[in-house]
Amino acid sequence: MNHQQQSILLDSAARFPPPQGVKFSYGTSGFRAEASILESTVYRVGILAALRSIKTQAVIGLMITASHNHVSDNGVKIADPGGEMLSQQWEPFADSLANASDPEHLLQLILEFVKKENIQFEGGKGAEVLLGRDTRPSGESLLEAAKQGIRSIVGAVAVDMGVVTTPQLHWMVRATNKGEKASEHDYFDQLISSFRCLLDLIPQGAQSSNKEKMIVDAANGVGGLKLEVIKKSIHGLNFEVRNTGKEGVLNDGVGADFVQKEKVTPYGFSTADVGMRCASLDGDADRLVYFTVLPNSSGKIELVDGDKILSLFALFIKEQLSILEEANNKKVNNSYEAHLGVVQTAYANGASTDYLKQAGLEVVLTPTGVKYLHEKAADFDIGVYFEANGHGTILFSSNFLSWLDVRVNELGSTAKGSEQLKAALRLLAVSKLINQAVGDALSGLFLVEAILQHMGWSIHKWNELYNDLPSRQLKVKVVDRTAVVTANAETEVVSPPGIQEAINVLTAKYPRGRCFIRPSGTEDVVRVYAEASRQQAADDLASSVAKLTDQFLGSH
Ligand code: G16
Repeated sequence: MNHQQQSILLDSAARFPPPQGVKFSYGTSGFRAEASILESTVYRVGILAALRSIKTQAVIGLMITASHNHVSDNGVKIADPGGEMLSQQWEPFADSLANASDPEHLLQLILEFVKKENIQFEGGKGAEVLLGRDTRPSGESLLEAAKQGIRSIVGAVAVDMGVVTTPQLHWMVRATNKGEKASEHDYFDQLISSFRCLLDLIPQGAQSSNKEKMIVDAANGVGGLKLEVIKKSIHGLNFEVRNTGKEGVLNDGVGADFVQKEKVTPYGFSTADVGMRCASLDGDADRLVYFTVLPNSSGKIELVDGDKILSLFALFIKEQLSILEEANNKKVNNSYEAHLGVVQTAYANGASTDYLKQAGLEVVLTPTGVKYLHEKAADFDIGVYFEANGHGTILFSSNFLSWLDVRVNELGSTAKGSEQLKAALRLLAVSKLINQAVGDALSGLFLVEAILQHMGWSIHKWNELYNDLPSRQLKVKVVDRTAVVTANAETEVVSPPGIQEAINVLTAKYPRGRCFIRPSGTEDVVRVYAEASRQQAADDLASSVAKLTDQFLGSH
């Protein structure tokens, strides 16, 4: 970086002073805070995005969103060249940039990092960053700050993709870097055509119970806007979108996080909807859960969470693979034994993990955060990952997809109309419908709907795959949540000392009791999760561990 470039950066950084007395941290999913204190952070993440683009010689994404959080919050995160989350190796750099006290300090950090990472400003492709934002009112000015940050690196280009869902932006980054068509129109096209393909491959005679209308709660966020667009061109699914943002407040009494945590109907739903198949997205449409409204229950719902979506996807894929493997057993040429695995976190309901294992699936556990699950899922030929909160997707290895392409061609000429060809085509369609960059509520919804139609299942039948163990989640405000340090995929607390032993004593009192605490990476709280054989027991366990957390860590 020459002197002229350095002075441009110093001038522009001076326009974005950081707020006093705030410490920022690149958490579970980027920086998140009250929107009014985020300008300098977003500006600095713009710089980081441009540097990341130069380093990787690829297009990088920058998304302005606080996803499931309150409307007055906002946040910023980076999508790496494959559309995945920012490499964890760069997170400490993001932290130090965000917390640099003044422009000189900022410049010094950048120069050191550029040297350490050997980032070459001359010779290669210039930086290019795709920008997106959700519908939060603060998004527009924060996006401007991000552009200024990007442009403070001489020659860097910022491309504004407008108001998009978080998964759309990740998808666009991935597609651009693969040299594929990457506009929003292309995203819709791919989703609609692969959904159609799955419907066309439904076995004759599958019942049509799911042709009935379904309802989507769009959390008053960007997902509703996009569903309205899709609705105009999609056939084979009758759906109504509620909470589209025209009246209510983003994520306020609506959306996937609310529905999954509170287990009650979101605003806009009532007993008139009893028995209907309903789905909830979160504020930036990267999470999806399903539910039905229970009769005579004052707003209670039957939740069909991320674990059940995972189970549905894994079962469907396993079924297609075994059809293909039957052909392998008949000693056809070119066989391939695909390694299928599923990835969950400690929040996964114990009953789901038992069910998946009994179904013969390999289950791996990681800490909370898509970045961890995604990384593990990429170890398989087909890796299905989901958090109970509805964030997840399916990853296909390039080896497996290349084999599948060849197999489809072979079967297309030797075994037209065969079950094997149909199974191979279904897997290919899934790999196109699902967003392989990141969990995507829209593509997830259409895949759930296609599979339910394929199976001829109602939401009730799907929900009966297994019975969830009763669970409860609570939040505890403490003085310093970073004092909680966990191990073993967040199932154990190693600090403060003594608390894990105390949790164990409480948990042992309840049949099928399981409980853990962990610091949230998106909110200033410690989260408590408890499950047990009865709801009252899960509630009691959660509240006694919440009290314990309060005693050990001090309340706010
Ligand atoms: C983000 C992450 C998810 C995580 C969630 C809650 O979701 O992408 O992986 O489960 O935060 O994280 P925590 O419990 O650490 O606050 P979203 O939908 O807010 O982007």
